[in-house]
Amino acid sequence: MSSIVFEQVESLGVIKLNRPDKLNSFNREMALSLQSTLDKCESDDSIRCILIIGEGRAFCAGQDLEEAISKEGPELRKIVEEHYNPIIEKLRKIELPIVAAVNGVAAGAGANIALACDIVVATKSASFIQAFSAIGLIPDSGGTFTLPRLIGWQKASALMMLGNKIKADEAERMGMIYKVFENESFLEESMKLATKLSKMPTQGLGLTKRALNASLTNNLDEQLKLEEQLQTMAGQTYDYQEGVNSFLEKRRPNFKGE
Ligand code: T3D
Repeated sequence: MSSIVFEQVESLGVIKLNRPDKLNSFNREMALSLQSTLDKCESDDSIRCILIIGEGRAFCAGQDLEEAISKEGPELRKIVEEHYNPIIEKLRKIELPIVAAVNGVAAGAGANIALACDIVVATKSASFIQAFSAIGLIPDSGGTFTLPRLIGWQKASALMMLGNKIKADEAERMGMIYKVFENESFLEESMKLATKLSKMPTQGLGLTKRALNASLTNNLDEQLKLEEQLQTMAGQTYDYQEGVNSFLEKRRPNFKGE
């Protein structure tokens, strides 16, 4: 079986991390395969939303530690440079909504890959662990960038230094993730959310993502200017016309992602 399983359901691309016996931890093959699958989603116009989920009881336990210490395996610098950095860059730069459906424990790079997605939902029994400190490493995969922005400097510092396990409910309360679903309905609710996104005005959502990315470094003047430019672009899409027409005609819109 491939370590990354891809399935397209109408306009939704579902990416499954698939090394369940290793809690979907990343080896080189899986990291490169996730990268190429993300590239394929980006270049395929029929895909309008991506959902990432884990097979089995975990979302992802981060780096495969057997590979990390193997003499034949890639050196640590390469693991960060060639495996995780490109994954995070792609998750942020692909102008499609990306949902992380955290079906179980998300640890180390696994947690930070989930948090780099646009919307993170989790099953009630899931948990998040900044597992790096326990093995003498620093948080990578964008964690030192993302986590303080989500939950504030203090909480992020504590979670990263202590490496304690945060249950899904607490992660939702502290603003680390969007929503927790009950275990029984998790898959259905996650798919419902991602399917809804896949039928919305894709270009508008992509430009929203571009604006949000830029807001991390822009000042207010720069951001207002950018909003003006991006709004002009959004206003030229088919889906804008369709959105307004369907509202005025009191009918459901039929967005095409164009
Ligand atoms: O070179 C570098 O490392 C740089 C890159 C850094 C990025 C990182 O992600 S660093 C952080 C790496 N991840 C971790 O440190 C997490 C290690 N795993 C755990 O702490 C625990 O497994 C969990 C808290 C995630 C889950 O605990 P639990 O009790 O539910 O499961 P378990 O029994 O520990 O694990 C089940 C199996 O998965 C087990 O194998 P076995 O005994 O059944 O054959 C375990 O060894 C394996 N497994 C879990 N995590 C990893 C792993 N195998 C390899 N690498 C893992 N990360």
